[in-house]
Amino acid sequence: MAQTEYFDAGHRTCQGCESAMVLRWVAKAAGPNTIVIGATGCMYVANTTYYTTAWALPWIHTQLSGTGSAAVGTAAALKALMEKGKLPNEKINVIGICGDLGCADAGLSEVSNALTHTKYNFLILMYDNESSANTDIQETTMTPFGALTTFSPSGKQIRIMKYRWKKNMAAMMAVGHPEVKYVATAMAADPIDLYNKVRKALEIGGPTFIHTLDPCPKGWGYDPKYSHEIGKLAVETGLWPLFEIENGKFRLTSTSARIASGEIKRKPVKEYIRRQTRFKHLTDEDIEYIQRKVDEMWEKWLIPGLLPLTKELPYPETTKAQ
Ligand SMILES: Cc1ncc(C[n+]2csc(CCOP(=O)(O)OP(=O)(O)O)c2C)c(N)n1
Ligand code: SF4
Repeated sequence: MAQTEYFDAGHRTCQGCESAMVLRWVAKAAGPNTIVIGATGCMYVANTTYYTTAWALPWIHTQLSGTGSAAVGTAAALKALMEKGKLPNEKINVIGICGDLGCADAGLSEVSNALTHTKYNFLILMYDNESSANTDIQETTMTPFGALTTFSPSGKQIRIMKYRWKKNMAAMMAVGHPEVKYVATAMAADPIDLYNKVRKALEIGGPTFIHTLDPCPKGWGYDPKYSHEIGKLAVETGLWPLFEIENGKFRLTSTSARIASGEIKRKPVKEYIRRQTRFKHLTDEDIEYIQRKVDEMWEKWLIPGLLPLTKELPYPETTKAQ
């Protein structure tokens, strides 16, 4: 594993910011021949404050929703320049990085469009702190059920403002773009799993997609020293399944694979929820509801975390072998 850091000291993220840790591992896995594209958000503002940067790699800023287009454009430009002999023909990684608002909401159409451009090589990395953190913890479609944000406070009349379930982004990207050769989920608290997934995504070619879940001490409400613990609990409770889909083949990885094989038991979601002040207003009944949803995903879904179909696919009589 590379010892050199390509996302180094000099950033100004909060103490315990797991998104910053994700970038550190992504940059380490990608190495020096890499161009990073970063959308507006915490990972832009905190990492490129005027005259300072933590990036030891060429870096392009794109507006909030522009990651997909900028990634395709950069990959296409590199390909054209190499084909014309204006650049040496070598492997240059292109990595487009966007937060959950910049990727799953505002930038969704551009990321989705980008993933259809199968002749260009780039990775889109969505770092998911389950909020629009940079603009003071606002709700996004990735904010989980019940979480407090500045847009979804708990009131006297309405206790739970965010009552909708979190969108399943990696699944959408995988199922909706079947030609994409690599889609995965990951997190900074399992750095080897993350590192290997980034390497695979960059090596396999074409557009690829990785979705990381990133505990954010400021928005989630816990002491920064517990960031890794909170991340691990998300996986151990089954809320955040770690998986990869490589050339169409689905595989649970790391702790999630051990849960699925029965080697370890899923922990109750309460252990994760009760550690964060963003869930402080939730009652035991609310937590039971979350537990039921997670149990359903593991016990009834065709593929945990990916495919919420609960029955065998119908097999029409007429297509059966005669
Ligand atoms: C078109 C547009 N609308 C709004 C903003 C203001 N804005 C800047 S950063 C940001 C939040 C981005 O959220 P996310 O992508 O989840 O990244 P995070 O801040 O959580 O790192 C917003 C709304 C903007 N820069 N551009
Ligand atoms: S608000 Fe959250 S995502 Fe933003 S820098 Fe701080 S810890 Fe990281």
